[in-house]
Amino acid sequence: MFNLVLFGPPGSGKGTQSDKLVAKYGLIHLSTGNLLRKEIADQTSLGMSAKSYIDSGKLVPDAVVIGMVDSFFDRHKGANGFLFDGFPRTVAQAEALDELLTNKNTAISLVVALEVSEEELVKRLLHRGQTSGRSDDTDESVIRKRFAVYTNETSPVAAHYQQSGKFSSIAGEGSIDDIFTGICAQIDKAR
Ligand code: B4P
Repeated sequence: MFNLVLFGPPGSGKGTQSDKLVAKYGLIHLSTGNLLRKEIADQTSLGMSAKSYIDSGKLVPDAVVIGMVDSFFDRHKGANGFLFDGFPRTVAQAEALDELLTNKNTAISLVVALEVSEEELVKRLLHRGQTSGRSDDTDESVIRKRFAVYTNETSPVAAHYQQSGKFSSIAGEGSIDDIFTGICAQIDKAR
């Protein structure tokens, strides 16, 4: 099994690159952002409580996200590998993921972090906000709050994976295809 974590701040291109990577490598795409937006669209109670966190730029509580990932695994028992996009976002989520994968006799194979400057991220997210209908992309103060949350709660996840020697980072600015080629090179080296 090959399990990849795509890591990086909001707007760094995780979702964009994930679509191309799952097509090339046949991995199952697990985007906690997409799962949460689906819960919101379906107006489930999980979605309704997640919406208030997302709209204010906060992370959805760990227990909710981990439960959602656990049931995603139950629905994809025969998978050859996963691409984790936007998950884990806290050290507690990373520890829970390690445990879930150990129970499946597998582990994280590689973490690729996308590095993008904050000004470029703001530009991308405000631009996406004009067309996506995503309420968390239209207000610059919410976008800045998401960066602060990333620095405080998500960036420590990098250290969690650096300890295992499976962490690499790559410039996330430039053409989407060039960035994709760079990520593929890292994957091909690690497989
Ligand atoms: P996510 O859905 O994960 O979204 P994201 O971090 O905002 O974006 P991503 O990095 O995927 O950017 P994209 O490729 O789309 O999270 C949304 C919210 O859900 C979070 O704030 C949080 O509240 C909640 N949440 C999700 N997971 C959670 C978890 N595990 N725990 C707790 N809460 C959680 O790219 C952005 C834009 O840039 C696009 O418009 C794209 O076209 C453009 N772009 C991409 N690559 C480009 C390039 N190379 N050049 C120019 N533009 C580019």
